[in-house]
Amino acid sequence: MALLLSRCCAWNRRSRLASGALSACGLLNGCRDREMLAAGRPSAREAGATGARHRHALVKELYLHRRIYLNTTAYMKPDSLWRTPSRLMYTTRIKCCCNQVHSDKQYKNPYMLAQDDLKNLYDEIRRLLTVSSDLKDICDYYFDGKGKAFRPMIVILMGKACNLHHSKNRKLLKSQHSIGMIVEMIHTASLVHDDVIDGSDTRRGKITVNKIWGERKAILAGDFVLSTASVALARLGNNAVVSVFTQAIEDLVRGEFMQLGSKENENERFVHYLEKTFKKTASLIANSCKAVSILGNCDPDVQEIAYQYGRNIGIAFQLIDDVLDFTSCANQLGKPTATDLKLGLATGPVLFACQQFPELHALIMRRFSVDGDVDQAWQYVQQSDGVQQTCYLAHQYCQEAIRQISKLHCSPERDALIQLAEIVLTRNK
Ligand code: GRG
Repeated sequence: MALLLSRCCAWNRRSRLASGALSACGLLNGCRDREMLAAGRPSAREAGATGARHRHALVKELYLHRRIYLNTTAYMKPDSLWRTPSRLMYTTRIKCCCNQVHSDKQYKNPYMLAQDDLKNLYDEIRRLLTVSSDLKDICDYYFDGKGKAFRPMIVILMGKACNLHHSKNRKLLKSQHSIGMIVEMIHTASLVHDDVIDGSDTRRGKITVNKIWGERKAILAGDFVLSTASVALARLGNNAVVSVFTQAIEDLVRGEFMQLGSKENENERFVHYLEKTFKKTASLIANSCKAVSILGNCDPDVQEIAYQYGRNIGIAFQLIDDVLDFTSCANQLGKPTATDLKLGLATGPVLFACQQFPELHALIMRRFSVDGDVDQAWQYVQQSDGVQQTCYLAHQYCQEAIRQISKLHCSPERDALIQLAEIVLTRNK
């Protein structure tokens, strides 16, 4: 844990500058989404123009970021990194609007706070997915209650925090509870499909559906779970919520598609990586946070806070996921698996390492496909501070998530969402 903490708290001057550049170009605060929200969903032409402007700004800022990075990193060793005071430390000690003091750790523990609402989640999902045949076995196999339920937990806490902000009554609505199930079903459907795309053997410590039942049944089971989630969504009878989720599903697919491509230009590559990260992981979290705020009848500015919290925590979650691929010992040899490199993917640690070791460029472009590429890339990452840089970036996104959620009235759930930002940074699986 101490190692993880130091890993996650490590940051330095050049990182600060680097992320300042990212922030300035809107990646941390999602300014493009705000522009789009203000204007409603843009036409394809408008979206193209906004996208092009946004992209131009990103390239410019990332060029600046790279210059600052290269000018200041050359002789700094990772052990000279400046460390944060501790973690993201946050405590609400005042009596809040619900007339309770909730500064103790247990009260802020996100999993404990959400546990009553989460305890029947998987049973309820299995009931929704009631069918006969292999499909039932596959669904039961995946919804075995062993997932972290990270997304439903955020949704439940966000729903209560928004309700309390809006009406001083935090009680979760039935429709908001349904969003917890819907988000878990969409997430699981995407994992089943992802395992087919990657040809994965294991997931959550179990053999994958594609390895047991074959790829065709796995794809169909994913489709079935997705369509059941869509039926549950339609039953809520709220068009705004339906539209929010269709955006999330589109983003999931586009994000996965983006992952299949590479960019020649280094700056473009980083922008591409962060856009992919948002679409593949953060959009579903952001949009489900927004959905519960809509169902709680919150004003658009509160909906935007919920969305931005989900967006920032979601990007941080994925950045740490990418770090864990280099640091977490998942296999029997006790060595990190470098699964992403083996799949040809250049994630944060590699992209940052490439700024110190330009030799990585050729390996990235050929997606680590030549014998020895994976080992060599691994070595470069170890010699670089790519892991620390990625952790620092995740730290920045978490801070932005905290800044956003702190705009809501204080409540145990709001504090738990703040605490969650720390958990995201320090998680080791
Ligand atoms: C079928 C909706 C649908 C989409 C298909 C394949 C695809 C498009 C999208 C894949 C997106 C994907 C696999 C994202 C992975 C995000 C991620 C970091 C998952 C790991 O999440 P955890 O750690 O997993 O919360 P558990 O197992 O705990 O749920």
